[in-house]
Amino acid sequence: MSKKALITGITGQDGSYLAEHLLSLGYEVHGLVRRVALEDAARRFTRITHLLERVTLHAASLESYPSIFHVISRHDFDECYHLAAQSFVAESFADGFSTMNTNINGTHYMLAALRELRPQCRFYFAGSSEMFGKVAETPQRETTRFHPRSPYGISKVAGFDLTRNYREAYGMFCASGLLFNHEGPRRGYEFVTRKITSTAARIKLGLATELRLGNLDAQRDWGHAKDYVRAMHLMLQQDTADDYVVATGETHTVREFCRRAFAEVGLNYEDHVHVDERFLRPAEVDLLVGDASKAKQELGWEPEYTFGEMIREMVQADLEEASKENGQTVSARGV
Ligand code: NDP
Ligand code: GDR
Repeated sequence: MSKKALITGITGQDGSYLAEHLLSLGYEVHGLVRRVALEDAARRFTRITHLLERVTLHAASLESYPSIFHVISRHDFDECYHLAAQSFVAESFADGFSTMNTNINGTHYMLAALRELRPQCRFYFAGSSEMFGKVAETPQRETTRFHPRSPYGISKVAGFDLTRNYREAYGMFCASGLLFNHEGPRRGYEFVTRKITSTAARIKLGLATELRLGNLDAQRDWGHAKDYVRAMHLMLQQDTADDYVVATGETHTVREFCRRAFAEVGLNYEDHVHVDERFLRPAEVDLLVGDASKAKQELGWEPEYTFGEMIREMVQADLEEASKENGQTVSARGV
């Protein structure tokens, strides 16, 4: 009998890669989506269009406990991957209240409904390196003290604490991944990596002239989302539930990302990138770099993509995307 998994946030970057991964392992995959997404499928399902025949979607809202309860009451899920969240840190400064509401209550509703209806279902919570924030030590590991620097980071600390408490108080199998930034061609355009690769491609094709960014000196540990969804699945296959850092162990500045992405299309980033105060944050996380030793030892997890391979794949995909706009056919480097 194949295992049945529920993914919240299946329309997002990670949800789409995870759905592919679980399908490749023979899972029956279900996704929880917003009703507005079902009603605007052509625009809202772009990352999972190719999977729609193979997954079952259910309408529910993270803001509504009854809607979540209803979905979970209808299927005996073996595993639940709770990825849905307001995931953009900058937006959490603009509207901290809705970020908190969606991310904290949404996680609590999922856990409470599972406890009531499916206490044997294994639960994954999408924790984040933003929980480390103003870092207490470098590299950051499972034992590093949390000091979140945004409403988003605070909401993820609360979600992490809720998840751990359901594990300890009710004996449920609840695991959290402390995942560092992970990217790829399906990354949302608002995040800095995709903003850089998509704009570099557009500048190369004459569709844009400049790229306006905030803090170029911020340092991030960037991996590839495809590698990171494998770690999520592995966490739920262990004998006991635990929390794991997932990271590459390398850190790079935003400036370095720009230099390499523009170089992929034969351009010098200094000719096109401008600092714009509008993209600076009220409180910044300056440096993130993770120590994934525990995940490597206990889960047998290793990332496959290098930093350079990830940038190349993103730039190539964005060149193809941009070329549709003006009818050109192009490839990275050889443009
Ligand atoms: P995305 O922003 O790409 O996807 C977020 C998903 O959440 C979308 O499917 C979105 O649905 C859904 N969602 C948002 N709000 C609601 C809501 N109110 N009700 C129902 N669904 C909602 O995020 P990622 O795939 O990059 O990240 C997945 C998870 O991992 C998130 O929780 C994120 O915070 C966390 N994370 C991500 C990291 C990264 O580097 N990518 C690193 C560490 C943690 P819709 O399509 O309808 O908007
Ligand atoms: P982050 O990702 O906040 O780390 O959260 P993001 O790509 O938004 O920012 C990374 C760093 O780049 C700096 N930066 C800019 N960022 C954006 N978005 N736009 C800009 O113009 C810009 N200029 C500089 C930022 O200040 C920051 O330092 C991501 C999300 O996926 C979260 O959900 C996840 O939890 C964390 O990664 C780990």
